Amino acid sequence: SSDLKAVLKTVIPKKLRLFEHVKKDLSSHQIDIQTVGSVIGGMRGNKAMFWDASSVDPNKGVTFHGLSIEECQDILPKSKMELNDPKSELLPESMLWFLLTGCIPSQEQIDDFSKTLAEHAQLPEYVNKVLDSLPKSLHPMTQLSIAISLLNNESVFAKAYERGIPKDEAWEYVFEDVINLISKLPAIVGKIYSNTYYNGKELGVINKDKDWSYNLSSLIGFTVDDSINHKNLSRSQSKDFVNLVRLYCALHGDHEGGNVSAHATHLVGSSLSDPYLSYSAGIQGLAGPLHGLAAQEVVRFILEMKDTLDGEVDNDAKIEEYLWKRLNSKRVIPGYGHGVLRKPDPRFTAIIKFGNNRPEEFAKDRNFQLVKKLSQIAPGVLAKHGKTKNPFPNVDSSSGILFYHYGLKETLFFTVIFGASRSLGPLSQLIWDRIYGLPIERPTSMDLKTLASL
Ligand code: NMX
Ligand code: MLT
Repeated sequence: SSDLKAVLKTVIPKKLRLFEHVKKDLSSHQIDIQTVGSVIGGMRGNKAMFWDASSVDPNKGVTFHGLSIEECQDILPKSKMELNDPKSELLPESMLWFLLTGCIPSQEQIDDFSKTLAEHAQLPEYVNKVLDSLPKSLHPMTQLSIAISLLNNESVFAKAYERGIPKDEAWEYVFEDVINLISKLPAIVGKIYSNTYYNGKELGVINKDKDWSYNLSSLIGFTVDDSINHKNLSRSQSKDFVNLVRLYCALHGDHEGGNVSAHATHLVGSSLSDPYLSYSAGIQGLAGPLHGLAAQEVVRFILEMKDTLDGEVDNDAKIEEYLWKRLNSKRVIPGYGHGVLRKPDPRFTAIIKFGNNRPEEFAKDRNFQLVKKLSQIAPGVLAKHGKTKNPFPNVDSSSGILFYHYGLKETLFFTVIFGASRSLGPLSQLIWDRIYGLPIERPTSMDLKTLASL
């Protein structure tokens, strides 16, 4: 991480100059017209947040510092062990580096960075103990937020603040906390999985020569060489699984600032809560079914629908009927719709492509076929239903069912992997929030009487 920090230090002066110009010369420039609809409608469409690393275009979807998903897949470094494998995916640590600095890291920088992350992966004993003491019935997302909150005990930023530090040094401590937190996520994820579903049995180990996603996969039992109790996948399936985790985590890393998990992290961080407490708040937001929990809801929905269709996953009429029944009972179709997007989510498309590129695995997978079929049928039904502004699939529509294929079948666990990945963007932004010295976030609220009298 010392190299990452050095690179970050080289980009700070230019950014700070630009920020100072914006603050000094453009602060009174009007961007949006504020409407009552936005005040009572979840601030939808309001350009009200500052976020640098990624943006979301309603029609084109996410770009990371202006680069599309495909461009990132082409340019960002992969695992050093799989350089010549065309199916190897970009690493989340490459995405983190890029999100934070705006610079494309070299292979050597990423090899070192993966090692640094693995070297800091071990959890303090008290975190393990608390996780061991939680009831197995506690939702894995609650366990995740508890573990991340607990790490506040390690915060060098909180300790430095207590001691008293100049404002412009705060980011350096936040940086350290952020890298420490991200390093430990694979171990937290592994511990939660093993405690909840395997009676605390050790499933894998951290290998210091392997990347962050490989270690996460190992700790939940999906690597052939490093998992202690692995899932009997073939070597090629295990490789696929690790690459799915890499792709999934890199793509879920950031989705501009307005989504609930990013926004919550930023909001809590603005009070100078340390990165652990701030990201734990983000995780609590991600645990809602309209946000990250949709990842679990989709898999449950697909499995239930397949059961109800009694194998007839090619029967369009039956699928339509199933969707109408759900809509008429006033329930949402999980994995469809979006607060910003108005076209199919390119992250959905990238994950479907991952499956399509592996016909030996997915051509006969009925669940995967149903997900694809649904993406052709549901938009028409939702458009006819006439409520949602976006009838197309979002990212959660596809991802879980691919994990399921490789044997990760514990549906309540899917959002935990989303939670590990979402750390990349919001925590990068948190470092920049402190570099810029952004103030506490404090909008003004309005009561009904005032609104009604406008
Ligand atoms: N199925 C049924 N109705 C829907 C859906 C859907 N998939 N999406 C939106 N609507 C309804 C929505 O409930 C609202 O109804 P009402 O007027 O009765 O309150 C109406 O359409 C208008 O909503 P929109 O303005 O289109 O959507 P909004 O920006 O408020 O919400 C979501 C966005 C993503 C919360 C919404 O589309 C949804 O609930 N989708 C299903 C859950 C889901 O897939 N969430 C995952 C999002 C991605 N992620 O990872 O966070
Ligand atoms: C996300 O990735 O956070 C979701 O697509 C939701 C959003 O952007 O609002």
